[in-house]
Amino acid sequence: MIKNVSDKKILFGGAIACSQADGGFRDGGKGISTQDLRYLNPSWNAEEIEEKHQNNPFSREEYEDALKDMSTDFYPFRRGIGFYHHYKEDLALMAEMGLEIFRTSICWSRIFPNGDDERPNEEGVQYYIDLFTECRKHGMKVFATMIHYDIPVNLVIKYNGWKNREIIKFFERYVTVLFERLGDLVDYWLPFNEINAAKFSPWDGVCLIPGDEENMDQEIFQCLHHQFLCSARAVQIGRRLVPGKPVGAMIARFATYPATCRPEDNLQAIQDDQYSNWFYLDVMARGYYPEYIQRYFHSLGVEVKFEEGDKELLADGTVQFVSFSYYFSQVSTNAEGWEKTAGNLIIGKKNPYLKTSEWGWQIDPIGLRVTLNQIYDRYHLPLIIAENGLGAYDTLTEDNHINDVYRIAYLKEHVKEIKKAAEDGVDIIAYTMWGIIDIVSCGPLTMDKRYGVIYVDLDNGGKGTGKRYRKDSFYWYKKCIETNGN
Ligand code: BGP
Repeated sequence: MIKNVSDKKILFGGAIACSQADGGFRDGGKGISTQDLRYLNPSWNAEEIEEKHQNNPFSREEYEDALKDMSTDFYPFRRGIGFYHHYKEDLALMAEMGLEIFRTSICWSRIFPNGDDERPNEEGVQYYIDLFTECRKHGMKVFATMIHYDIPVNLVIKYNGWKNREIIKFFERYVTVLFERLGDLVDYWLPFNEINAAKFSPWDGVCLIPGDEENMDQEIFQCLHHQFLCSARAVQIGRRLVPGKPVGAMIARFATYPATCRPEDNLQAIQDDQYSNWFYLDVMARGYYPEYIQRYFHSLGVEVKFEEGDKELLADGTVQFVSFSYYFSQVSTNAEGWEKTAGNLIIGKKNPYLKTSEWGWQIDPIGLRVTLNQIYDRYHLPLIIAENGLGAYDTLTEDNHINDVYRIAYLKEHVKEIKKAAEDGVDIIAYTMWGIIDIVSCGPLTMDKRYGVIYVDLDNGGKGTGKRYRKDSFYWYKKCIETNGN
């Protein structure tokens, strides 16, 4: 008889990111963020958007043009869904479902508009005090991401961003203000969203523009080293200022299986896991660079420069929980010509046994149970599923309904596997469904790719009433929360 862990309380909640939801990009003293520079022409059709997203996600020209143009028409992240001004209404809807934990990111350029300011922007601090107090009023725990890709663009312009070790000093100042001023209102702290994104989406991960660097991999992993050091400093400062409040790590999980039982495919799966996922968590949860990464670095011509004390800092600043985003799975093979399909941040190899979403992401609920077991077994730290959800085209009917049975099916199957993983003995803190409310999607920058159980009547150009509507999945999730996912 399995020890009855299936009724261990798992916190069921939802997640958004400030850059994709807030809007108000010049309000409250906010500085310009790196994510405010990403461009979308709302007249583009789905093919044109996909082409841009997959083949040219960000460019030097886009960067220069965006810095000269402070309008919002072609910059969806500057609009979001207006959460900055609507958060009370949106949190009330989430509370109606009984949301137990709310994940969002804090906008560094609301707290320090230029990143190197001596003093924090009090309006920005107050916004987060008010936002997290509102969460508390609704009985929600708060899971705060410190950097969800966006940093003050001034740090890129003036200091070369993550390439410059000086950024660690500015990050320490930022983290210290967060802990001092918001420490009582936040339950879980996450320094970096999907820290492994950098290798697959350099502008998002480490603010490097594709094509700008001679050896992009060298620059990416040197920037990542600075982020690893920042993560360790956040743990150390957190121990002092917010003792008892865990600081964690997060990756985008690229679950994978050997495409066949050929030994070569099995080796490929192990190395795909090591190089795209475990490396990042090993550094932040074990406290040192794993030996296997040297082969990979050598193949890329990468040599990360350590300075005096870096090794000791990583060893001392290991995290207290591990979190990850999970959307899809793929397969690994060294065979040529294996069919490919899209996934979160990457193009993966297709598993013939799985269905895909409308964006080609392969739907694999069992892969979530596999992932939970793998990560718990590797680190033996409590886990948070920080993102999971289905991006889909939703239709608002004449009578203002959204019959998203496909999203209910996706979520139901994934929650079932989470419960099974809990019965496998995995210590799961929380599940924060991604895009609890429709927000601007991160890759395509569109509203068309909707994740929410709450519909927002806005289109890719930010046109619409902005009204919020409960989808059918809203009512399903309410019941799911009431029954602890049973
Ligand atoms: C992750 C990001 C989220 C979210 C998610 C879905 O990488 O952490 O910000 O956007 O991807 O991706 P998309 O919005 O491109 O469908």
